[in-house]
Amino acid sequence: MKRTFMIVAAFLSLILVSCGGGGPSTTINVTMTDFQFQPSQFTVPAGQEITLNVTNTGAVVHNFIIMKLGTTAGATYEDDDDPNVYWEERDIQPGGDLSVAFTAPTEPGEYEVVCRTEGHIASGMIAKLTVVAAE
Ligand SMILES: [Cu+2]
Repeated sequence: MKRTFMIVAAFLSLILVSCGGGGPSTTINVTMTDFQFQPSQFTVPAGQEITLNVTNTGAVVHNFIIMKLGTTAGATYEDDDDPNVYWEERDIQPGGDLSVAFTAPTEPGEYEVVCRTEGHIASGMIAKLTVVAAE
């Protein structure tokens, strides 16, 4: 009986470890290229402090902009999208490598992440931030 429990426990911990990659994390590691976010999907727990580690390996300036829930910058980021920004780190220079913190939205849902530099959304600089209820 005890042995069975041990095996089940070991199996369950394996499942937990293997699921770890897809679960919410308070750290976002992202590389910006010309013109992509890699990876382009992030999952964070609601309301928690998130550390964003970002590296720009491209040749031009990029931005990491989280739009408010239910809003989108559309095909091009314009000045009138500014009020819809939840949080942003602008003007990340080529070769730039920085670590900043922000507080995740308290409302679970899917948030759009974009780069505001002209033409970059159309070129593929768009990502998805999934906010899940904190446990
Ligand atoms: Cu960009």
